[in-house]
Amino acid sequence: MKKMLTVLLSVGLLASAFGAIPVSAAPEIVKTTIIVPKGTTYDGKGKSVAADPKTLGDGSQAENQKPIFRLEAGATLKNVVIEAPAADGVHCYGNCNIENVTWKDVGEDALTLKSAGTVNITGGAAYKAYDKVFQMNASGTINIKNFRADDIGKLVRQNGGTSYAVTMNVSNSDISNVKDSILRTDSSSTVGKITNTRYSKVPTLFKGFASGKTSQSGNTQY
Ligand code: ADA
Ligand code: CA
Ligand code: CA
Repeated sequence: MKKMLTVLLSVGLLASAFGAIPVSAAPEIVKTTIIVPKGTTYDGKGKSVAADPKTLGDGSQAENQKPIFRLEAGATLKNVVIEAPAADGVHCYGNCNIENVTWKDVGEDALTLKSAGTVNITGGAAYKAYDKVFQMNASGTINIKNFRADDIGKLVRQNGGTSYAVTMNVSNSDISNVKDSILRTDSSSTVGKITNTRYSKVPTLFKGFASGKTSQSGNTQY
């Protein structure tokens, strides 16, 4: 048993030394917000990034931290791992597409819609969000598909006290260990829908919605 472990470890070390096994690299430290211009794609190809706490923010619950990425209208961010400190994550100014982006330890929040548009989150994950993951500070739609979230306060929060309309859709996702709710709003015009999603330890799926504004189907609790 012990011998076998030594052999396995040696093989593992050799393989990693020769590049056969990817060894997780230290994250690239982002000092100034990376701007993804209108209509373009930033493909991280699997790289990890983290914020410089001195310039962007320490990822605590303090407001007014800066984002690591700022996406202008129609931009796409893909294949990136965001590590701690994650500051204020990603800001979208209008429509944005987020594909296979993982927040390993969410900062103040993970992503904010700053001006009206549609946010499409496809694949990826968010872990350890003390409060919110996705923050909707403008009207529009958020579609979350094939997403994993664990140890979070809320998955989506429309900015507190606002009354504009947001459409929040979650499908084919896996959400666990939630402190508050999956979708939360204070707006009577906002609609929420959760479908084909697995969830565990979620106090309530929806919070603050007006009657008739929520729907769900095909979900399973585990
Ligand atoms: C809190 C705060 C808002 C806004 C938001 C955010 O809800 O009250 O003013 O800063 O966080 O976008 O993080
Ligand atoms: Ca906040
Ligand atoms: Ca924030």
